[in-house]
Amino acid sequence: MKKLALHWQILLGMAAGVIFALLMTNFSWGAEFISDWIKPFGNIFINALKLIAVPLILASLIKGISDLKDISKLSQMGTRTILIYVATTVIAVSIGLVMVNLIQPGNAIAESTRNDLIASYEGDANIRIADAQRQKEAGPLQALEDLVPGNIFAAASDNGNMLQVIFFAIFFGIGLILIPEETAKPVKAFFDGFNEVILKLIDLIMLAAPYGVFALLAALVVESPSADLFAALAMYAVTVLVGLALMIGVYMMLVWIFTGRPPAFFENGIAPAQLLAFSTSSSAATLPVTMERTEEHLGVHEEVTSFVLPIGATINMDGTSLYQAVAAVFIAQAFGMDLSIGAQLGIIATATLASIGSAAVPGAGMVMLVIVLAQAGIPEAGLALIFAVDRPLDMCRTMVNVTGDAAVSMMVAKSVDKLGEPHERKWDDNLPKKEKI
Ligand code: DAS
Repeated sequence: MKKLALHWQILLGMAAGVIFALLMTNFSWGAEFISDWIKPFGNIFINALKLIAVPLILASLIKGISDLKDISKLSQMGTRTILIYVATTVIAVSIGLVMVNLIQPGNAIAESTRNDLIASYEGDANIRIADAQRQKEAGPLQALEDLVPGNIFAAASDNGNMLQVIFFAIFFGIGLILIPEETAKPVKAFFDGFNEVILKLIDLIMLAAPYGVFALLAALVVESPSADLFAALAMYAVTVLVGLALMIGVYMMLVWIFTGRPPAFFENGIAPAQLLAFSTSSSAATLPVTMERTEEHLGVHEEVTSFVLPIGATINMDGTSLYQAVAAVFIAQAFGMDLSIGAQLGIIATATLASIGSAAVPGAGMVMLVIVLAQAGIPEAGLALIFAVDRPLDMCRTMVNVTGDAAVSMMVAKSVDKLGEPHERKWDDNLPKKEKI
């Protein structure tokens, strides 16, 4: 049989996990068998994703920052690009937080199921105490103080200090730009290679995804067969999808306001890239098509696309940041944690940074979610809860990531007067007029 695309394999793994578990519950020993012999593989899969989080941040951020070349060359276009990227990401996270607090998918879970969840992840049973403790001791500048690690290895070892790892990665990347090019070369080469290895490891881990999901779904069914949990998961998925759809609307309005190009024009231009992003769940794989569509059909000068889009594919993942905000609050709700406003604002910071650190490959947003959860003191065990529906959401959030990159490149191009008409190269008179494709 022709090799099924990974996401169809994963969807198959999800279905097989549910069917297998439902069959096993017909036997008295069925649930125990799944808990003892199947669930561990789901935990191994989740641990592998958590394992890769810290190296992924170091690799993708240090490479991303140092690829910005010389800081002084961060011309008005570069600074403007980064500012607009961060602004759209903060908007995305905010939409996510508003939606998850409005719809409250996690509160659809019955108290009995909630207690089962907490009991079955006994390691996190004291999550409420830890969180309350953390909030009580925190001074006004505690978050700022916590940003700078005293020891990078201690920070890297405790998932609770992910922001400190991100801080170190950005700090190191800036240092790498500031030293002489010759001296930096081997270090940059090392991190380029390191980044490639990490991306390959994610590919390998994702190969196990169909089996990991099978185990997670099977465990989920036997351990909390409650219909309310599945209803909550469905509402969680709807919350993410509604948020993502709103974000697409925001992009269309921003493009219309800042460039005068109407939504229909933008959507027709970018649609093929959106479909490719949806089916590959990878911004990186879609990048060549995003660039071609943005240049040829949205009229953005290649000087802008060649700078803005590769960076966007790496650090601008608005769909991912929105998803991470919703997922974090959903898990907190599922575990009965009432997150303070401070904790939710902290999620804006961590989800923005986590999406910057997310690699442009399938499943990366899930890996980086570990950071958002750890920082807010939300049990990472909740990952197993939402991984069940992660793949279809990954396809959708990648589509939003790519749409955001194209929208920002149009706004940047307009602001530096490098936005032309489709198929026209008015900016480059000696090039032949591109015939309409
Ligand atoms: N699949 C990632 C991307 O390529 C996004 C994510 O995993 O959240 O954009």
